[in-house]
Amino acid sequence: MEVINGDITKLDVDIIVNAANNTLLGGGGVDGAIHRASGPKLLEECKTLHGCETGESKMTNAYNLPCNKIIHTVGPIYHYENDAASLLKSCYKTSYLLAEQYRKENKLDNITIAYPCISTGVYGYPKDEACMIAVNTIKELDNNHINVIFVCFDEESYTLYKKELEK
Ligand code: AR6
Repeated sequence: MEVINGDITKLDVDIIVNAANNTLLGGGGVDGAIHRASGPKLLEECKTLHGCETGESKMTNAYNLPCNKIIHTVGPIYHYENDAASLLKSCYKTSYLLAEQYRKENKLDNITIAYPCISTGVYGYPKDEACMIAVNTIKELDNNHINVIFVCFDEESYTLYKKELEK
């Protein structure tokens, strides 16, 4: 596991994760950035998926992005969900398991997946709690074949992840 500060759309990795909404039809924040950079074919493919439940994940092609695949996951709206922590944990888990399935199907020894700080923007999840859930969930799942990069977009998140990963 490592943490970097930067724009997830620029990463040349196997898979990037998108913090999407239930429609999977685009939005603001990282979702908007991914759709803009990937191009209109992404929206066309997303329309065929018929949305996604909160905590679940679905994979698409990446089109004009440098990565190979995008996993769209839907984080909880912090003040709306009763069990936001379980749902956020489920986002990391379901996307990781989809990535592992992709790795096996393509007979790859190792892959790299990059995660944004899911739910910590528009969806209002406290950054410190979300960071702990992200790191602990990946630790529990760790299988030595998947490299995980946490991509932060602000200094506060970056510092939180640095500290959590040093533990
Ligand atoms: N690269 C990496 N991280 C980014 C980027 C980027 N290019 N742009 C923003 N972030 P948010 P949410 C960070 O709001 O809270 C959308 O409208 C951002 O600083 O994108 O899960 C969807 O359609 C923050 O740390 O996602 C949904 O409706 C993190 O990404 C809703 O927002 C997540 O912020 C989802 O809200």
